[in-house]
Amino acid sequence: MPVLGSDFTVVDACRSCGSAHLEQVLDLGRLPLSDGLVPGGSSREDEPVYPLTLVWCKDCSLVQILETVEPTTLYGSEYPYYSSFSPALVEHARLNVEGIIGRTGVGEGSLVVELASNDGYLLQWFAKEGIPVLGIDPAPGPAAAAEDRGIPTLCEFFTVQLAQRLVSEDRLADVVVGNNVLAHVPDQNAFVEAISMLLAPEGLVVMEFPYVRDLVDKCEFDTIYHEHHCYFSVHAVQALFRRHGLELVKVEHLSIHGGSIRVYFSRTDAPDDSVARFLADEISAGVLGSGYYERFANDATEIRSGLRELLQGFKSDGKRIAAYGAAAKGAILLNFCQIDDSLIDYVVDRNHHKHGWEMPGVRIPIHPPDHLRDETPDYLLILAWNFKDEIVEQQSWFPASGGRFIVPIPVPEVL
Ligand code: DWN
Repeated sequence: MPVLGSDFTVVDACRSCGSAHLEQVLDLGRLPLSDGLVPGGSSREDEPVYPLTLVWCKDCSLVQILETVEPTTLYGSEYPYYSSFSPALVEHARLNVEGIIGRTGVGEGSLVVELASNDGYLLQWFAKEGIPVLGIDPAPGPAAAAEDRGIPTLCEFFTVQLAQRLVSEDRLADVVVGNNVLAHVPDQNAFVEAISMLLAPEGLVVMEFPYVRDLVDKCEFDTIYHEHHCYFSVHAVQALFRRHGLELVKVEHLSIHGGSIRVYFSRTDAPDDSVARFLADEISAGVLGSGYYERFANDATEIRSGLRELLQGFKSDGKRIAAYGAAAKGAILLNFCQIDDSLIDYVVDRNHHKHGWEMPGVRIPIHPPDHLRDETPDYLLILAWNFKDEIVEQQSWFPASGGRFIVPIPVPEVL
C-alpha cells in the first residue's frame, strides 16, 4: 500500500492574490509524483502518494492546486525530463528565439536569461547567434546537459536572493524567458518579483505555459500534477505581473503541450490588440465565473470510465496493449484512471534516462521505442498525446503492420 508523502503543505489562500475564496474544481485523489519514476523491481510500499486538489480563485480567476510538495523532492537528482528528446519542442523553441531576436534586437552586448532552462534546448539558439545567455535550472541532470552543450547554467531555484545576487554582479537581463516554469512555482509573487528585479529597465519578459481554456475545453486533466501549481488565464497572469510593475503587452495562443499561451511583459512597450482580444474572449467564454469549471470533473470521470472500458474490452479479446511516452501526464492518466500492468504491458520512450525505470504508481516498465518491434502490441496508447502527430509519423510502421493507436484526450479514440 503506497504511503502518504509527508513533505507537502496545503495552501488556504490564492497563490497569486491571497484570496480565501477558493472553489474546488476536481479532486484527483492521492497520486504519485508524475515525474517520480521508480527503479524497476523496487517495492511499492516506499513510493509516496500525495493528495491533488484543483481549485479556482473566485477573485482573480487563477486555477491552482492546494498542495505544495517540497520542490527539492520534485526536482531532485533523478528528475528525468529533458526537453531535447522532443524534436517538435526544440523546433518550437528555435522559432520562439527567432521571434524574440526580431522583436528586441538583442545582440552581443545583451544578456538573455532563461528560467527553467532544462538542457539548453532553447538557449542554444541565442548562443548560436553570439548572444550571451545564462540558464537557471534546479534539476542537476538537465543543468549538466546544458553545460555540456556550452550553455552557462546555474543549478539553482530562481529566487529573489538569486536575482539580487545577479543584479549586484551587474547581470541585468535584457530578456527573461520562462517556458513551462511559471506554473511550476509555489510562491508566484516571490518569483515574479524576482523577475522584475532581474529585468533591465527596458527589458522584455517572455513566458509560455499551458492555457487554462485548453485544460478545461479539452478536459486535459492529465496535465494536472504536483509540479503544476497553477493553470493560467490571461486575466490571472496579467493581474499577477501587474502587481510587480510589469504590463502585459502581447498574447499568443500556441498548440504546444496541448494548448499554451505565450505572454510578453514590459515596463515600456505598449500593449498590442491581442491583449484586449484575449481578455474579451475570456469574459465571453465565462472563464471568470464558476459555471465554466462545473463540467470539468464530470468530463474527467467520463474519460476515465470510457478509456478503462475500451482497454478492458481489447484485453478481454486477448489483445496486447502498450503505451508510448513515459510523460508526466501519462503517469497521471494511468494512475487517475487506474490503468496498470494488468492492461498495459509496457511503455516506450526515446529518453534513455527513463529506460529501465517504471511508471510511478502503476509500475509499468519503460523501454526504448525499438521494444515495440520485439514485442509488437495490437494497440498503442499514446500517453504523450500532445506530440501525437510526430509520434504517429515516427512509428508509421506500426499501423502499416496492423497495429492501431489509441489517443486518450480529449476523448478516447482509436485511430
Ligand atoms: O511542465 C512540463 C511539461 C510542459 O513537459 C514538465 N512537467 C515536463 C513535461 O511534462 P511531460 O513529461 O508530460 O511532457 P512531454 O514533453 O509531453 O513528454 C513527452 C515524453 O514523450 C517525453 O518523455 C519524451 C517522449 N517522446 C518520445 O519518446 N518520442 C516524445 C516525442 C515527441 C517522441 O517522439
